[in-house]
Amino acid sequence: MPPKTIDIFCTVIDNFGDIGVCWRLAKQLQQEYDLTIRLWVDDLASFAKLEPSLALNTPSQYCQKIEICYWRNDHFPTTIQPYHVVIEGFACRLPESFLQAMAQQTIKPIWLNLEYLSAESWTLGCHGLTSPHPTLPLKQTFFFPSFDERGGGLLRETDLLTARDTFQQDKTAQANFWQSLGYAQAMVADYRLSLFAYENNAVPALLEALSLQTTHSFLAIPEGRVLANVSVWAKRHLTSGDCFTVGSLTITILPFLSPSQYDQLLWACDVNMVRGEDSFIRGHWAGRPLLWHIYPQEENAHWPKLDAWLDVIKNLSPNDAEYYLEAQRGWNRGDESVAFWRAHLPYLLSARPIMQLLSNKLSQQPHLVHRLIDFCRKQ
Ligand code: TRH
Repeated sequence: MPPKTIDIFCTVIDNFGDIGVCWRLAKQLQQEYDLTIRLWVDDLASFAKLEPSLALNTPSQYCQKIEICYWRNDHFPTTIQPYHVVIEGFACRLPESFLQAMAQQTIKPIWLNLEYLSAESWTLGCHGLTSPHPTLPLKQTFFFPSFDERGGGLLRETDLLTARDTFQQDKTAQANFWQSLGYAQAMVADYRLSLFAYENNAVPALLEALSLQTTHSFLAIPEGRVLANVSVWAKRHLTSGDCFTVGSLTITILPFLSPSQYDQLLWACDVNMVRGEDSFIRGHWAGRPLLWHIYPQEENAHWPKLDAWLDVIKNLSPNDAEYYLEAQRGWNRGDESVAFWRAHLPYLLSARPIMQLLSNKLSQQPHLVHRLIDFCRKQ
């Protein structure tokens, strides 16, 4: 029997990736599997950036048929009955009283730890491993998202790629999208790009290289941390609504978009600069070249993770991809050389076949929610 009810716990470390992934997971489980979902979140303000209809001061509310509960580890209600499956997002540590309640169930809940995405091979060995609780009769199973059939897969709504294909084949839908943002002129540019990144010293050099191209680029930047670097290059403070042209580059600053608008932006662009985990995956589903700004970790722990993803591309297209891969490295080391970006831009702009190939290959594998439900059925 498939599970009927699922608790998902999320703590927001910083940024939007933790809640971005958990909210996407919750919605797919509810909408496609008709399950009862309770999503526990410790930061409703960050969540509201993705879902502006949320009330900020409510301990419990419904949004899209999902119960959203505010939680804090230090005073969690003792009366909550755990659901059939408990998903701990990114090892966020469940409240002690909730663990006790789980242990008291006659049939113990299936307890999964949904881990961060990495293409590193060790994650495949750890996917599905269990760890017993030190004192309670409970065991936790590690669930690793993956680019590989042997892992937990990637989040992808079942109808996502049909919607993408319809949009990408329909010039009127794309024109309407840009028009809805207030920038119909994007349609006449030679290239459309989007930029979502952390602070990154490579940004001014990349923008300079784009402005020196003989072709015209239109760059859309949803408001966020990277604006600091864009402002340095533009020599002015930038904010949502600004639009200006330097050489052959037009830049517009957008407000932070809704998740579905952001998907459409990725589908509408020829190159997307994405970051972290969730926008990175969405960039794959766009089937367009991307530049990944990986979440920087202490002691450069993120570089093996970046290399592992570069290997995914290399294995797919061993001869063609080297400059495309080097652009990823340059982006993550913050390469400030305009010459570097002028040399690598053509490879970035022309990497569409590689990313289409990757997107097609990944889409043939069952998505993360399918694998998660399958895992629970087998318990
Ligand atoms: O916000 P992030 O940097 O989140 C990060 C990563 O998840 C990282 O792995 C994690 O360790 C760290 O947080 C704590 O990047 P990410 O993962 O791409 O999440 C951004 C979310 O915001 C994603 O769901 C897409 C969404 N988004 C919009 O909805 N509208 C927008 O306009 C933009 C730019 C993004």
